[in-house]
Amino acid sequence: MSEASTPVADRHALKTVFISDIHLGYRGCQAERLLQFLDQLDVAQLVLLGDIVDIWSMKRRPYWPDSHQAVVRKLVAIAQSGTKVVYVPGNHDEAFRDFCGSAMVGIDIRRDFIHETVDGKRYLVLHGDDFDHAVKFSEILKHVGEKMYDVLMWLGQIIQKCRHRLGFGYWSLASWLKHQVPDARRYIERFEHAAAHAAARHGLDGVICGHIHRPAIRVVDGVHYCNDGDWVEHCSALVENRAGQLSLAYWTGREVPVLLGTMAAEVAQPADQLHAAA
Ligand SMILES: [Mn+2]
Repeated sequence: MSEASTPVADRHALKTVFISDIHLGYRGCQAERLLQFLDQLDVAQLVLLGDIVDIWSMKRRPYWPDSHQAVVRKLVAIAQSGTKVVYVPGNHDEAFRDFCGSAMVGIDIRRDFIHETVDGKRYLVLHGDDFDHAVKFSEILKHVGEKMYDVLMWLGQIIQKCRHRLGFGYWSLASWLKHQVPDARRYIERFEHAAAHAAARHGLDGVICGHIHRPAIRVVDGVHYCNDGDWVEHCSALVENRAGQLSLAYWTGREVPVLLGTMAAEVAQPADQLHAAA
């Protein structure tokens, strides 16, 4: 398959950026950090990989501050400034799945698609709730998990404010806690195998997804497993550079995102980057 968009990509610093699990409308959303990230973005194609708006959360408790509206305005502005923007709705914004196949304010809405990198690797791109059945976590556990997550987010925000006053950088309580829970690790493993299996079944080089709020880039069962993380805990993005190399960018709230690792180097995740459950 030829890379028709190469001349366009050449004008931008990056070829593709994948972000997901922003959860606009949810109190835990890191909208201010995302705005800083989007302001500095120079990319040919931006993929919004699901759970962009958290309709579930807004049904439980309406919440829509100016910063969340500013993110929506910014995304539309990016689409209208010449960057190709593709939106793949997730489970928290699944109402938008009714519009898959159409375009809105210059944004293409897709259920899933195959992404070809500059160096010719082909990836299955989807949000990832498609693999929930394979993970087999009970509805009750899911419900308890959601409530727990809300409490952790609230506690985490208090800790974050204290850390900020003391001059420390961003740190996620939920993310750290989940690293301590064996069940959460098993959930992640099962999810990653299910995703890798789907890519292999389609004869592709890898899979790019979100959903479980755990940024990762590694080889699982012989295919590339890439997860772009989230903007609730990690403030992370999956980035394809102009050579087609994939890496994770971790927004620290400072000027420049920190690159976590690249697919070429198959760098393992740092120990504090283990998390679960969307
Ligand atoms: Mn999700």
